[in-house]
Amino acid sequence: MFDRYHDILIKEIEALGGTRLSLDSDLAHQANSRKGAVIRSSLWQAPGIRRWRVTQLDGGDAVQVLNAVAYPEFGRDQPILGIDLLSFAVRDKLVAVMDFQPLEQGKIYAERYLAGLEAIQARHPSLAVGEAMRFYDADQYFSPFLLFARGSIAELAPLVEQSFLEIIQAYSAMHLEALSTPDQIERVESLQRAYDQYSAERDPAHGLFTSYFGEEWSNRFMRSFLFPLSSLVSTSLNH
Ligand code: BLA
Repeated sequence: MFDRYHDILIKEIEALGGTRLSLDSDLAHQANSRKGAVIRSSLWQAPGIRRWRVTQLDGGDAVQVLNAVAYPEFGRDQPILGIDLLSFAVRDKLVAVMDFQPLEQGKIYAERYLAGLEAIQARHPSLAVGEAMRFYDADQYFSPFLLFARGSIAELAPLVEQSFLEIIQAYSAMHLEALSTPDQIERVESLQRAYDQYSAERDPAHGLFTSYFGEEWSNRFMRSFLFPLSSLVSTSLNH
């Protein structure tokens, strides 16, 4: 389901001057042949982006995922790009979450970095979350212009694909315009660390990874690949 999205994303990373980084083979690829599931990941670096990870999970009709996060260099306080697309064909369910994940809330930051995303949300008002996701600490880790969709695949796929194209382009445009903020290096690093920690503790994918690829690999994948800046002591990794 997400092959085309994956290709579009990789092309955009390359267009930004991205190069592929090496990745341990067990992190780059893992399979469960009995369940017919394969997970593939790649790791990239681009000028101004220190780490751009991309993961695609192909579990057939049971589950398809495209997950990608771009972490800017610490010398840039611009938002993190977060993309989480999930499709469950057997249940005709699509979940799409895409955001410029802000390092701080507030008007000045939003005006500086979120205008492109705001314009996408304005073009596709059905992707605005409103109050629905407040339980998810939306105020801290998500922007007010988060793009969110949940519903039937047939109904949502065209909108999700269009908005995916738009957010990739808008993030690139924002990134190319953003100025570096070298005086903020320490603050940005600690905020990106907090982001990884928070995400590692709550990622709803841990159970899914464990059921397909085992607990040990799942823990390693979360610590070493998905959220390497999180500290190892984390409740979700210990259960
Ligand atoms: C939700 N993400 C989910 C869910 C799963 C995953 C299983 C619950 C889906 C459901 O409602 O049934 C799965 N997350 C994954 C997988 C990976 C992953 C397989 O990271 C593989 C690497 N999640 C992110 C990023 C964002 C994000 C970058 O990884 C930010 C845009 C958001 N995912 C996010 C949110 C929800 C979610 C906000 C909850 C949506 C809700 O409120 O229901």
